[in-house]
Amino acid sequence: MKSTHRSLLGGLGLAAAALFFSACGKSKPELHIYNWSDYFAEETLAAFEEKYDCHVIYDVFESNEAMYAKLKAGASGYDVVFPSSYQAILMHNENMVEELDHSKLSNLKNIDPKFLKIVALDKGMTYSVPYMSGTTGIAVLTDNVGEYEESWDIYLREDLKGRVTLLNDYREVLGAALKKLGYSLNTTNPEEVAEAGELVKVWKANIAKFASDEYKPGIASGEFYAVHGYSGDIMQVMEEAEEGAIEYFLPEEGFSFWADDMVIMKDAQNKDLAYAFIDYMLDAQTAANNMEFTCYWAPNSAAYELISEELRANPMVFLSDEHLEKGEQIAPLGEKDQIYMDVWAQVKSQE
Ligand code: N2P
Repeated sequence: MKSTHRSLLGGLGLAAAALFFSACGKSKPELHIYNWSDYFAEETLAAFEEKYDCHVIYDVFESNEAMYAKLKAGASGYDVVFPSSYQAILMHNENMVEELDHSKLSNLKNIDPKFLKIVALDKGMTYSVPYMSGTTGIAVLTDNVGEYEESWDIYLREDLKGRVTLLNDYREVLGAALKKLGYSLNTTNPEEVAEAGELVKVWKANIAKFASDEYKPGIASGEFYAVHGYSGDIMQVMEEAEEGAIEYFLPEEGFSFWADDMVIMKDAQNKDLAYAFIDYMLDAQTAANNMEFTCYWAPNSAAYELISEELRANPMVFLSDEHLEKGEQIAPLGEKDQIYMDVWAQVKSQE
């Protein structure tokens, strides 16, 4: 195909070539999405492409930090991005994302009001719409770990040395250590964050690596015995494993829960298609399919009756009141974020 075009163009003048493209070669509109991995049901994007006769290009990131750094370094061309709520606030404050025109989102009515009240940070959905929510905890390979306490102290177990992982995410990892020490994971007290950093250095000596994507195949294959990870991703692995082979727990000292949102970038090339995409994601059936695949909580009331009984009753998916009480949502820290970044840089550079 390509060579046919090339040889054809070779014999045409530039103006004629332009005419050729506008008349016959008009390509489909494109939508560029930047999201976490394994975060759509398999059919989701293809069905959207078919419905809107467009082409979706999907890039993935492994942390808010990595996504933000790439956008700040000048990566443009993304239409819809999926930051966690605290990161969406930051992006909004920096004028990176659109104020949403609700008249273009007919399915906004499906969003669960309870979620907006209790979990959402942008409660009016002025610049972000909630996509999925979950917890961050620890998954263990039961045969290899044996008896264990539901505690962050699992990272101190010498017998698991080199077989455990922590996320490659400074707010999650320092947040875990802060919880272990009895502090808020949103503290802006430099001494508390420094103390958490010291604890993470101790954990670091015992882990195989900081891993945000590799922990899934790692625990599935038996390479890692205990991993710090996200509830839905762990459930996806549990579904493939033998019954009882993998367990997930939320450490008794506390843990983080979060929501990831959809935002439209200010410099989006195709805003109408971006709105259409978000609205499609909020459709009850699309949200139900995505929930079934990802095993996360899509706060979409209309989708709840379309998912399986099993999923609806799963406490790993729907955050219970107890989870909401014991967990803490990562909040934006503004300039104080630097305290965490500095401590994290020290943790990372320690041999
Ligand atoms: C999706 C992981 C989303 C998690 N695979 C973190 N916010």
